[in-house]
Amino acid sequence: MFCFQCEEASKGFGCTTKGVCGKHSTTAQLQDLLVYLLKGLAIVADEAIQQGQPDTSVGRFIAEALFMTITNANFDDARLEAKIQAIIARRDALKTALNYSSNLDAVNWSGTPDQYNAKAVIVGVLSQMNEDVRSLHELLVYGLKGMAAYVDHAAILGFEKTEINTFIITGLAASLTESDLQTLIGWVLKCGEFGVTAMALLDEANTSTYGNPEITTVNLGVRTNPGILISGHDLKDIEELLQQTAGTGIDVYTHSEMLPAHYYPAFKKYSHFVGNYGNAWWEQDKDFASFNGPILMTTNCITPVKDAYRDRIFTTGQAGWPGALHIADRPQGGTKDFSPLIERAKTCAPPIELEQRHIVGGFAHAQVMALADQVLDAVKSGAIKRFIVMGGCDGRHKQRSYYTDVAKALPKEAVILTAGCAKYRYNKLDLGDINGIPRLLDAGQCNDSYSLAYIALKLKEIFGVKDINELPISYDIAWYEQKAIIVLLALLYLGVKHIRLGPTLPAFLSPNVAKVLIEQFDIKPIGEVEADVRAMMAAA
Ligand code: FS2
Ligand code: SF4
Repeated sequence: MFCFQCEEASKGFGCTTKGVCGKHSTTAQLQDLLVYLLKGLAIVADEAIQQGQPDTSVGRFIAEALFMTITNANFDDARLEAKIQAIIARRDALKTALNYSSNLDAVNWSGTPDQYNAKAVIVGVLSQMNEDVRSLHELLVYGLKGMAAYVDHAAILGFEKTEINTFIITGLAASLTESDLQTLIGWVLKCGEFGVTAMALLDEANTSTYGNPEITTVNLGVRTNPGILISGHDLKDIEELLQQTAGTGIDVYTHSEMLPAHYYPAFKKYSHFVGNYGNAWWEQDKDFASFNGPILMTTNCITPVKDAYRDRIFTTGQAGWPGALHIADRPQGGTKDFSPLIERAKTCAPPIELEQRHIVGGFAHAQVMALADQVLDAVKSGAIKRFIVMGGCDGRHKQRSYYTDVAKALPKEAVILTAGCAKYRYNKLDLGDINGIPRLLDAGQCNDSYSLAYIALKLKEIFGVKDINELPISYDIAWYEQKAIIVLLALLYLGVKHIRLGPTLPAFLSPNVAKVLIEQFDIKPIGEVEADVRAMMAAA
């Protein structure tokens, strides 16, 4: 195997025997083959578009399959094999319908599951020998994976845009057939542009379905009923779980990236929706053990399942773990059936309390805009000197304490804007407020990063500046997986420069590709805390 798609790539180079994430080489290779064959399907789907006979459902099919290969989403070889078979069947049916032929192996290869691993070794990431072409291919594919996750979440709520699906198809095809470096850089930047569109679509889907997130105090303690813990990012799943658990005597708690579900008006009516339990994804083994009840993983991030909760963990959607009971997709017009979790919960002890306190969040764009006058006055008076965008992901590595230290070291005139699980590095610090405006404004999940871009664009209007980089905003982004890549590309498309990216720069950036990003956008690695804080406060 060779995988370097996330921030924890072994030795900053790549995982070669087993993933730091726990992914076995067979799983990594199945994912490689899946992506390779998906590129073949994208080429046929692109041909259908060229012939004026687009397959209207293939874009969503591709997005779902890409989502399965995001870091920590799906470790279940049987599901990956089934998806590979489905891709081959779909590709061949489309070829027949179009009467299309090609010499490309990805458009023609077919095999049985016992041949998948051998084939994957030949077509994996390292099959591209030119390191700059490989770097840009992978940067494009990882951006598309992140976009695919957003597209899938929006589609689940009934929101799709043909132009985004078409971009995923054509971009994926280009990642197989294009090798000109300048053209590939163009594809990568275009990916950022469509990333903004996809993030806006998901924002529209979430807010029109569940209302605009609003200032909310979230309980971190527990009650005495048995509970179900729901993690990941899928809001439709939590909606149906809350409906199905109402009146059963079972409480529902969020974990990690599901915390922001508490901010939506639609979920506040459920008195059994108790609070958030535990911390970021990488601490789930401790949190899940002490929770005592069943756990539902709706998306990434899953870590290797421990015996302490092996018989209590369930997956759904694109998430998968071998041996975990998988809750099937909802039938057309119907709902998922969460009764296996509810029945399991009835046999479980209540959660062990980890802490007794509250945190405040819900500062997505509508809530921040409702405070715009207050924010503007604070900026004019000098009470707020700078906004620091610290969104992104959390992770295991010790050097991520940098983000806690930055939050602590920022002067009291700085406000942190965050989204994603990166917040767990500082969301339990007492950072206080500025004239009633909390110094930590949590917009929501990594899926809600659109809010951070939206707020910046609105401030640009309000302050009347021509260039987004003239705003009193610095970016100190923590990345881990591929959704952070599409957010990064979206920010670059919006013209944001001088982003600090940490805790390490991506292993998949070749020296030449990294040089382009540094020269064009002044992307920089994080440095020493005090120096970075000084530089950011001085707009550097
Ligand atoms: Fe956090 Fe993990 Fe949200 Fe990322 S829960 S790092 O994949 O999706 O942010
Ligand atoms: Fe390694 Fe990350 Fe790939 Fe897992 S996803 S195998 S940790 S690079």
